[in-house]
Amino acid sequence: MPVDFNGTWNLVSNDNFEGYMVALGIDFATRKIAKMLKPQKVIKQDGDSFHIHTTSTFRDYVLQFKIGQEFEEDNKGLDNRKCKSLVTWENDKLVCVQTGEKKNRGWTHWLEGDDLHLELRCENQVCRQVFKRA
Ligand code: ECB
Repeated sequence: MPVDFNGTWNLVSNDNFEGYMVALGIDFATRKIAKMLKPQKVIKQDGDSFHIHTTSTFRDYVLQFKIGQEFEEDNKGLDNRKCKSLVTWENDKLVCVQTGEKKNRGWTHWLEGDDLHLELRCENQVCRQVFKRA
């Protein structure tokens, strides 16, 4: 049985989001707004099928994928680049590799106790987010 990420999760900490956004080339004004946000994630998981909705007062982002099936990701409202994304299980971690213009781009989700962790990577920057159940 895979780990169950289902639920509604609220951001409680966001380490080096600034560095991650700079690596993605996000402009100053957008970064200033984005840094203040406390996004919520609603994760719907059915076996190896995922629907992740990240919502905030500024922008929303929806991602749907199946484990092991590469897809075109359009990072609309984020950095607006397109990439090829592939999510796989690495033990109990959900690991996404986002292949495209930016080197070393991807993210990893895992559960620690009842907290949801998300590591966002781009080039030499790592952002660490922690979410708690709403
Ligand atoms: C959607 C809420 C954040 C909106 C920030 C707006 C502008 C900043 C522009 C780019 C920053 C890049 C990413 C924002 C960080 C989080 C959004 C979703 C990150 C993500 O890919 O999460 C995965 C894993 O849960 C699902 O897409």
